[in-house]
Amino acid sequence: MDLVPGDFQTRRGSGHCGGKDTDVPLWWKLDEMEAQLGKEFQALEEERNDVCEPFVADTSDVPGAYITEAGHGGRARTKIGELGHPLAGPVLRLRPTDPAMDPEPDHRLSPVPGEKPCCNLTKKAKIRVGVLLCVLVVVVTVTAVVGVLKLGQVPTHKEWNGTGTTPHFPEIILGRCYTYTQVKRPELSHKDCQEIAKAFQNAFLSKDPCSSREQDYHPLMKLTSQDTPCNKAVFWSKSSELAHQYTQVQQEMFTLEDTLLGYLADGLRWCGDAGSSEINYQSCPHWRKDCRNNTVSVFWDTVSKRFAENACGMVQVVLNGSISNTFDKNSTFGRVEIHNLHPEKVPTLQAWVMHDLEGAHSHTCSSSLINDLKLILERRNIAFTCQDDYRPVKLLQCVRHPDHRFCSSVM
Ligand code: 2NF
Repeated sequence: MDLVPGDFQTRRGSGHCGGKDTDVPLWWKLDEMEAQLGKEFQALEEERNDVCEPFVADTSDVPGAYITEAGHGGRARTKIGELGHPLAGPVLRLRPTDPAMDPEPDHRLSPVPGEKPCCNLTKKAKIRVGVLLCVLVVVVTVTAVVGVLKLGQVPTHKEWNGTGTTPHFPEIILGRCYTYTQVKRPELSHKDCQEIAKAFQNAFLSKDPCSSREQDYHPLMKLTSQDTPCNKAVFWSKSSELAHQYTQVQQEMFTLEDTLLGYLADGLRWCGDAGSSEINYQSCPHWRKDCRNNTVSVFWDTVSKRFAENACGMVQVVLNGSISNTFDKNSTFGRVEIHNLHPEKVPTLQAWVMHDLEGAHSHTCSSSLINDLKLILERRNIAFTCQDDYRPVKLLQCVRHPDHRFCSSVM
């Protein structure tokens, strides 16, 4: 049946209220409806105590009308006077599309004063929701403030006299590990660098950096085990640069720093803290001013010991003849390495006493200090030989200073 203004028809909307389907009346008698709306509004405010779901009414086959607002579902089969009913209240705005039919284009069924586009709650429920929202806002604010404060906080560690852990220590260890195992010595490409980096940190994190022990490094040592060929081990003391220049050129020779573990740690500093699981980047114990059993010293003692234990055949040591303590019994070489060479594997130790091109000749192979070294080794059944300014190493000094007067005789 065709509808014209003035007619009415009851339509089923898709609204839902109190679990019931809703029939929504669509009234065309706009004047009457507006009058009713005024009367009913009061009742709407008083009676509305149900939570209703929104609906969408279908007016597609009503000529000249369209819905401009969706509203609430209502009681089944409401009458004209019940348009503003709290349960019925379809907040539909119907307007004729032809202005000739309705001289007042804004003539509409709604808005109902105070009407809101969503479901309504009782006053009590509104208060509860309000309180809940307030609590939520407070909790979120407090959490955010605490989080920001914590983020900006630098963990407080015990203060030491030495410089702190090298910045980016974990990343450097991981990077060096991959460089060594994948590029420098691909025969070690099976090593698990992630595990190695983890074991390195586990050796000192959450521990007192002044009570470091050899055992702390055992898992790391196990993961980085490496065979060094016989007759190729080069020890050094107070001659780091020259010894490493030599093994750089003589690739088959190995200083400790040419092995995986020595390569990982060379030149780095690291320590943790007993009261924290974080790396201490602020300060670490100084081996003379704070404690001897610090994380770094214990590491070098431990790996130097293993390097000496693993050595076989004739071994070399590069010594600095231009300083007063060419051989220092308290150095790692004098205190750890010579005492951990295995005489059954190492028949001879050969010393190269090197002098700077411009430096003094404080000690030579015939010095009493060098004789002290010879005596220690012979007591351990290890033969000792010595050579001043060993030519292959001297040549390296001359490569840097080719015009030096001493170099013309060497070249
Ligand atoms: O940093 C290294 N690569 C390193 C450190 C200590 C020991 C390497 N080593 C191994 C090498 F393999 C050499 O064969 O020991 C040998 C050299 O040690 P050294 O003590 O005989 O030689 P030095 O020139 O006196 O010292 C080498 C470096 O270690 C430091 C020192 O300040 C220098 O930077 N060092 C020496 N003793 C200690 C210690 N007890 C130390 N650092 C911390 N605690």
